[in-house]
Parts: sequence; C-alpha cells; structure tokens
Amino acid sequence: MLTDGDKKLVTQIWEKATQSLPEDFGGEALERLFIVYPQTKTYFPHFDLQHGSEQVRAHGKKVATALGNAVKNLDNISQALSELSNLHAYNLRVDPVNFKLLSQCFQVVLAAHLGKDYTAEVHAAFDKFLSVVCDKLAEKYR
Ligand code: ZNH
Repeated sequence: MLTDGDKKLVTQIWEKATQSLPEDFGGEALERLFIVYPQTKTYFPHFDLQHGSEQVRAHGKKVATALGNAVKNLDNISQALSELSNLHAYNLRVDPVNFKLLSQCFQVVLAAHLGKDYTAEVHAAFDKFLSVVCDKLAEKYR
C-alpha cells in the first residue's frame, strides 16, 4: 500500500517529469524495453520498432498518459486501470511478467533525466507505485 508520503512523492516526481522530460519519455521507456528485453517485441509484430519510430512514440504517449491517470487517482488505482486491465488480460494477453520489465525501464528513464532529483526516497515511492500499477493490470488474469 502507498503511504501518504509515497503518494506525495509520486505526485511531485510525476509533475516534474511531465514538465522537464522530453515529451516522448514514454516512447523512450518502450525503446529501452525492446532493446533490453527483446522478447517483449513479440507483442508488437505490427509495429515499426526501429529507433525513431512514430508508432513507438505514439504508443509511448498512450502508456505514459495511462500512468499519469493512475497518478491522478492514487486512492483508486484499481478503478482507474480497470479498462486497461481487461484489455491486457482478455484481448492483448500480455504475460504480466512484462509489466515489471516496463516498470524497470520507466525507472531508468526517470533517473537518467532527473538525476539527483530522483532520490532513493523518490525511487522507493515510485517503485511501490509501479508495482501497484502492475498488480492492478494483472488483476484480471485468473
Ligand atoms: Zn500495454 C496497448 C498501457 C504494459 C503491450 N497499453 C496499451 C494501451 C495503453 C497501455 C494505454 C492503449 C490502449 C488503447 O489504445 O485503448 N501497457 C500500458 C501500461 C503498462 C503496459 C500502463 C504498464 C505499466 N503493454 C504493456 C507491456 C506490454 C504491452 C509490458 C508488452 C510487452 N499494450 C501492449 C500492446 C498494446 C497495448 C501489444 C496494443 C498496441 C496496439 O496499438 O496495437
């Protein structure tokens, strides 16, 4: 569970990220995902996955927007992600282990851009947040 302190840190760092990171930082996280964990590319046979791909950029934006929506609904993440959880479980059938891999990539992107602002405390809070997101996204897999 996220404490009030975690929620505050998550909200603050997300605000900083959306203000100061390149607009397509979600795409950057996806690009890392595909390079570091190439097995994840199998879910995107219909995408151009080369560096600079417009599809990856656009998809990264959707993923980042969904995360931003979860940040805005920290007291109700489950409901905020309910539709996406259905989509991933029933339509896309993404193995939930992959959610953790993408979370790692988001953390690296944030740390790389935010530098010393991405303190250990912020890292811990954001890690907790992402693991709640992963749990919620995997909730329908039963
Ligand atoms: Zn996912 C889709 C989010 C993870 C795969 N996604 C999607 C979308 C979103 C998301 C928002 C869109 C939807 C619509 O359109 O409606 N994801 C997300 C999140 C996460 C994720 C938030 C975490 C964190 N995914 C993931 C992973 C994977 C995936 C890990 C694999 C690897 N997704 C996917 C796919 C899709 C999606 C395949 C579809 C795409 C297209 O477009 O086709």
